[in-house]
Amino acid sequence: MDLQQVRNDLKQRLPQERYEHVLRVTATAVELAKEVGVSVEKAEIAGLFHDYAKFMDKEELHDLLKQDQEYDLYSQYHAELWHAPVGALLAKERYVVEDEDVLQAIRFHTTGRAGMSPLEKVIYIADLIEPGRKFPGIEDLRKRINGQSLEDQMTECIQHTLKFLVHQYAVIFPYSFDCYNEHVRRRK
Ligand code: DGI
Ligand code: FE
Ligand code: FE
Ligand code: FE
Repeated sequence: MDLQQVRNDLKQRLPQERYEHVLRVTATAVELAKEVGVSVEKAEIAGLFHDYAKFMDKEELHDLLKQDQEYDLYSQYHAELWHAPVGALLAKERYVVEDEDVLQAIRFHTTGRAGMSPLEKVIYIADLIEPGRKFPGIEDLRKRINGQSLEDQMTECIQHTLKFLVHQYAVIFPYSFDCYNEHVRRRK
């Protein structure tokens, strides 16, 4: 795959700020992948595509989502979640990304799920902690995950996301709870 072509496409599709987020997520994911022994090549592709569908309008996203096996589930939850499965769909259709692990990493970067692969966790964590993220508590989160195993970093990150969502009374996608429960069960 011509990654420069993917970057040019992203630059056209996304506002500058979001495009820069994508580059920082990709760089963060590549670093983390090296640390934990995940394929750097896959981390780079998944990082670049993770928000590919982020700025499509809701009608277009909804139309594409209809092709998804889990349309019935996703359509009951916030439209903000749809860019993840649709991003995976477009990476496959337009760029012939066929690696299932890469596609799942794009698909579950927003919600997480139970049974995430190491690559999926790398992308989830990188998306949350990339150096441009400014939300309250981010410094504390970065400190807590520093030097931890990939599993423990993921536990901290999914806990952070759920706390944040519950705090604003958001309706939560069930896979996020599954992810949280799985990580908390294995926590020592
Ligand atoms: O696309 P990004 O902004 O880089 O980050 P993201 O894809 O991880 O999250 C996008 C948004 O989705 C973010 O504002 C948090 C929100 N979100 C994540 N999980 C859930 C959720 N919103 C609801 N309502 N329910 C969820 O389970
Ligand atoms: Fe996203
Ligand atoms: Fe995220
Ligand atoms: Fe993102």
